[in-house]
Order: sequence, then C-alpha cells, then structure tokens
Amino acid sequence: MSIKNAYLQGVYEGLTQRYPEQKEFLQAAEEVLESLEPVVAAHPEYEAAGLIERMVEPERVVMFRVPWVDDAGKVQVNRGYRVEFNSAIGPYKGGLRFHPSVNLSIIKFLGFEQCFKNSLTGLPMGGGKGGSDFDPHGKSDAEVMRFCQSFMTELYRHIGPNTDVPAGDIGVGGREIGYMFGQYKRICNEFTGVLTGKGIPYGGSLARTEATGYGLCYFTDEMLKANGKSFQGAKVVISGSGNVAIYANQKATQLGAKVIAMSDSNGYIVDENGIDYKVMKEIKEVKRARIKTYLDYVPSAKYVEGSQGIWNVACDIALPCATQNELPLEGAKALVANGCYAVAEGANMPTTPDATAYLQENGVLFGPAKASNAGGVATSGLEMSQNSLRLAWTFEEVDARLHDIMVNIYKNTAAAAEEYGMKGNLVAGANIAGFQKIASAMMSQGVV
Ligand code: NDP
Ligand code: 2IT
Repeated sequence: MSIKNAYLQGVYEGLTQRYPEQKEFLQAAEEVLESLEPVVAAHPEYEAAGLIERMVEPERVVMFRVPWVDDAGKVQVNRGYRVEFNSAIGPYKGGLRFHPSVNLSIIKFLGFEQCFKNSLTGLPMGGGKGGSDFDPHGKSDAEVMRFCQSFMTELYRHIGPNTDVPAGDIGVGGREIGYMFGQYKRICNEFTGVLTGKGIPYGGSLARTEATGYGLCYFTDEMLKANGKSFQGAKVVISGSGNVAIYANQKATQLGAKVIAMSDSNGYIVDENGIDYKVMKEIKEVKRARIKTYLDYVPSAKYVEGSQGIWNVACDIALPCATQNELPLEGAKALVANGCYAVAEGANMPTTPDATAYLQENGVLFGPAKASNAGGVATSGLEMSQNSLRLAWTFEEVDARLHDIMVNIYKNTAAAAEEYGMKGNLVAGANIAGFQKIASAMMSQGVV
C-alpha cells in the first residue's frame, strides 16, 4: 500500500478487512486517502474527531428487490441500490446507473467520489449514488417503463427534494428519468424537483443534457490554456458514445478540435475527417443502435471490433467518457508513445491507478474525473435552484454559469495542489479541495 500516514493507513486497512470484495470502492478510497496525507498531517484534530473513519462509511445503504414483468409476460427480478454517502454540505445528490455490472462496490465507489465532486462545484450538495443491474439495451420502451415504475415504487420512500435528489448516469437518460418522475409524482401526489435531468416541459433545466460533455471541455480548455496549449487544431479521441461523449464531441469541435475516434462497448470508429456529433446523436439517442452503424452514414470511416484498441489511435488529447477502468496502463503507454499531451476524464474513474501515474510521470496534463466531469452534477444543482425558485433560466444563462463553475474548479484544484507542495498534480488537488469543505462542515456538526 502506498499510504504512509499511520492514521490513514489504519482507516484504509479497516476498509480492506471489512470490504475485501469491493475492489472499485477500495480503489477510489485509496486514491483519496493517499492525497489527504499532507492535510491530515496538518490537522491532528481530524483524527481526534474520527473524521476519516466517518467519511469512508456511507450514512445509509439501501438495497432492494425490483420485480417487473417483461413483454413475454415473464416475471423478472433485478437488484436496486441507493447509497446515501454524505449529507454534511447538502442533500444527497448523484446519479442512477442501470447496467448489468452494477453491484454494491460500484455504487459505493461512485457515491464516495460524488461527495468530493459535488463539494468542488461550490453548490450545496451532498453525495450519493444508486442504480440497478437492469440492462436497458434491447428492452422495449414498455419494459423500461415498467422497470422504472417498479424501481421508483421502492426508491420514493428514501428520496425527496430536500433529502436525496437522484439523476442520470450510464443507462439512465431522459426517457428513464421521465418514467421515474411520473411514478414518484403519482405515489407522493407532489410535483417537486426530486430528480434532475428532467424533460424541459416538466421542470428540467436547459443545458443539463449537454452539461457533462461541455463542462469537461471547459475544464480541459482551462487546463490546456494554463499550459500554453489549446483545443485549436488538436486531434481528439473520445471513448464512449453516450451522453457525456456526444456533447464532449460537440464542444471540443466548437473549440476548434477534430474528434477522430469514438467507441461503444463493442468497438470503435475512426473518421479522420472528424465525427459529426449529430450523426452520433441520431445513432445513439434516436435509433439506440450500435456505433458500427456509423459506417452507413460515413462509408469512408473505419470500424474496429473491441473497445480497448481506441487508445492506439494517435491523438493530442484523449477524453475517456465510457466507464471505470477503461484506460489501463497499456492504453496510457500507447497514448504517450503517440504524443498525446492531455487526458481529461469524462467518465468516473476511467483511468486505472497505474495508468494515471504513468501519464503524470510522462508529463501528460491530467484532469481527474471529480473535477473534470463535475459539470453534469453542477448543472443538476442549477436545475434544483430553478425548481426552488419556480422559474427557468435561458440556455445561455445556464451555460455561462456552468462555464464559470468549471473555470473555478480548475483554479481551486490547481491552487490546492500547489498549496500542499504538489504543483500540477490535479488528482491530489481535486481530492484536497473537495475534502476541505466537507471536513469543515462535519467538524462543525459534531459526531453524526
Ligand atoms: P451513457 O449510458 O449515455 O453512455 C455510456 C457509454 O459508455 C456508451 O457508449 C456505452 O457503450 C459505454 N460503456 C458503458 N459501459 C461500458 C463498458 N463496461 N465497457 C465499454 N463501454 C461501456 O452514459 P453516460 O454518457 O451518462 O456516462 C458515461 C460515463 O460518464 C460514466 O462513467 C458516468 O458515470 C460518467 N458521468 C456521467 C454524467 C452524466 O451527467 N451523465 C456526469 C458525470 C459523469 P454501450 O452502449 O455499448 O454499453
Ligand atoms: O457522476 C455524476 O456526476 C452524474 N452521473 C451526475 C449526477 C447528477 O446528480 O447530476
């Protein structure tokens, strides 16, 4: 283990003993605890208050059965989760993921990361995450609706606009949020901002759909500018082709870059002329088809089976926007060998720890997820504000606020790294800057 501080080491060892099977959660916790060494050394009162022990345990974990009937009349059963991690600085806030890989380890890692990310936005939001091992791929709209209704029939009793406000994540977009909102409203007889990512006609915020991808590019742009570089003329590779990837493509292109490769879990496409985000939107959001069908629109493009090979495509900037641990050491080596100078994470924890270290050691600018993909949840926070005010801001107004938030996140992250003697290490900077506000709130609120 690379944690040297005795207090933090003890906390981490406790986690490894209690949750030996929760690999993703341990991976996320180890990275944060490592970053906090200089902070904890400067604040002995944290140990006395058992602060870190409390921070690594969720306040509440809810697990439940989700029964539903498929189109053939057969009863299906999935597992549902909501991990309410930390409410020191605001109501629990974080997405719902529907993917067959979902388990308690994955939801805990996401919920833990969410606490620090939400803190970085500067908005009053605690951290949480949830989801199910349900796979929306290949299901009819009616099946997705029945699943969402069943999921909300249990979840509703744990959430609320001032308690816990879920949103989307992998496999949960506008369609799923709509069905869940409808069921919540029906059960509670209450029209409230209990979910974000809602449709515009029923309380959604303009620019929320675009926010994670746009925010990622605003953050990356700031990081590039601070190092004498820019998106202008750069070749960009984006993994994934979902919500985050599509709007990262649009914004990177607007900022002067060319997006030459994108992927899904089956494979990736390369189009040296630049991938039009509108084509990808049509394939993924309207047709719900595989990325391979891009060739029907652009026959001159190339399709390669298998998603991992995408890191071998030579580029200046790489934006991993699919899922956790999708960019391993071999991928990082290929990126460096081909001259890539910046990696910013759109997905949560997409880069493995050894790959992150390799990129940083080789001078690649590295934007960590908690900072670089915080634009989605930040705009969810703006959706909550609009719901509370009972009004709606224009697209331009929300986008301008998002831009300001991302610039501030970059500045605060870079400043925290420098303050603790790790200039340029934005991984440490994001963990420290996110931690400070939560720590201060928890110290004020007593042992709870
Ligand atoms: P979507 O469901 O819209 O898209 C997910 C994309 O990633 C798809 O292209 C999917 O391919 C691919 N993918 C998912 N799982 C895997 C896997 N195991 N292996 C390879 N590819 C995979 O999700 P989002 O775009 O919303 O989320 C992408 C990432 O961004 C996630 O890590 C999420 O946590 C993170 N994020 C999302 C935010 C948001 O606002 N939506 C905010 C901040 C972070 P396929 O269709 O083949 O499964
Ligand atoms: O990982 C994330 O930050 C999200 N999926 C968005 C969460 C939210 O509440 O908007």
